[in-house]
Amino acid sequence: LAEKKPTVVFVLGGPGSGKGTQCANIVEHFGYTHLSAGDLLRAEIKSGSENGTMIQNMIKEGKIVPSEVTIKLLQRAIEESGNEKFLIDGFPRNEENRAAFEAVTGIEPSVVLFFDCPEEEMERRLLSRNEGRVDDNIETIRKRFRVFLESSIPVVEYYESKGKVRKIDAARPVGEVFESVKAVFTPKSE
Ligand code: UP5
Ligand code: MG
Repeated sequence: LAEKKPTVVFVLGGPGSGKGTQCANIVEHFGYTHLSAGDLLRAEIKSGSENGTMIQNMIKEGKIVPSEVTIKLLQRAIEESGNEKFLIDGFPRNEENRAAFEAVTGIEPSVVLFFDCPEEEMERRLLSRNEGRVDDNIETIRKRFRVFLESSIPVVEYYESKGKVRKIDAARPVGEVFESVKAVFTPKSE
């Protein structure tokens, strides 16, 4: 018997483009469960898991954690949530992540939100965030930007070719960005 697949929206965009900020707003208005892959990985480090040191080193270098680790965390969070609508924030980050998630879960995103923001603005935001993240220093930020361009943009292009990308100008104030986000989630009436 076919099990009902959850509805998934991938939320993509460069480091500091505002994925987490906008997801919090979407949750409040549209009843999704927010799953940030980065937050799940940071929680895994804190929990003292056997993968913790490996994950910590990858994040410090701005590198992409092996997909089986991230996918397991996402799958567990989906199962434990009790919801059937998810924002998956900051994943998939490369083509291998994308293909593996689809193969393992059988889930394809209904829509892909893409927060488009210039590097100078993202850099400003990350350097003034002050949440003690080990990757919010200028050396790691430059590495994160490079990985985003080389590995994550191809994922956005893949979904563009499938007509699933909703590109949003993320360089504006939070409230203005959310107005554009809302339009994506609000069904159009004739
Ligand atoms: N801010 C937000 N919106 C603003 C606006 N419109 N105007 C002005 N300021 C705005 O925002 C960043 C900062 O900017 C905040 O201070 C915010 O107040 C302000 P935020 O909403 O946090 O942006 P976000 O896009 O979520 O930035 P984040 O740093 O979380 O993005 P990353 O993609 O870099 O981080 P993530 O946590 O997803 O991944 C971290 C690392 O984990 C990766 O580099 C990688 O090493 C690893 N990872 C994997 O290996 N695999 C995965 O699948 C996921 C992560
Ligand atoms: Mg984030």
